[in-house]
Amino acid sequence: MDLTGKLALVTGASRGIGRAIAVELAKAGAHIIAVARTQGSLEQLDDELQALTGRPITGVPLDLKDYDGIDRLGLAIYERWGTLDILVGNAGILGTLSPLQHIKPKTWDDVIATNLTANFRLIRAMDPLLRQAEAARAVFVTSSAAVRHTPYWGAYATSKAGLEILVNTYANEVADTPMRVCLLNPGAVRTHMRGQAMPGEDKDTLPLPADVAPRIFEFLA
Ligand code: NJP
Repeated sequence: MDLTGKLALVTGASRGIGRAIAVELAKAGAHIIAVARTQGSLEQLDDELQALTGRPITGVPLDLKDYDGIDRLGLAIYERWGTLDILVGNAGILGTLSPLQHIKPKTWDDVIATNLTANFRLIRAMDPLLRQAEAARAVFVTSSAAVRHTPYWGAYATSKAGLEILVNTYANEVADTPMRVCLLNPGAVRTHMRGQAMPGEDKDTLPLPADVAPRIFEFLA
């Protein structure tokens, strides 16, 4: 797929699945706006992609729980480019796996804020830019946890179930436009989050982020 001239914003691009998706989109020619909290990792991604493609990325160190920061990012994109072709809402956290009554309220709030509310705020801030694009695509990364109701996964699963309702509602709201909005369920992937969730698992049995990232192109056609 040739994405030359397209502008793509990827959240959670400092490592794992988001980073691998950013690499795929950059290799296809898109200019990447890479969002995460860890500035050093965004700088490393910039170095790697400059070496690979000859083009810099725009790294945005931002905590997505800073909702005003998301609004400021939308404004900055508007002022610089006036449009956005691809939005990948990938950033997420697991929180702690424990019975609901043992989840600390702060952990619950952080999981819902990062996995759900930040994506609502991204939609709210980026929608006017996406509508300026010829046929924008917004892809949000979900999880089977959203529908499994597995004991101890309550905060994460609730956030992903909410995300699925949010994203499917948005998809219906833009159905009469050229824009398309989708959910991507990556399955089990060898990342920091998966290591947190399944510490005893044999990592060698899992696909790498680079193995699953090309699936993003299925959603961009
Ligand atoms: O996780 P990980 P994955 N503000 O921990 C960023 C879903 N998923 O790649 O801020 C901004 O390696 C964080 O960056 P940093 C999963 O639910 C996965 O596995 O620098 N960014 C990092 O770049 C999630 O939605 C599996 O720490 C924030 C990234 O998010 C997506 O895949 C299975 C942030 C997390 O990288 C990527 O997860 C499944 C914040 N407040 C669904 N908080 C799987 N791996 O098996 C976090 O079904 N980030």
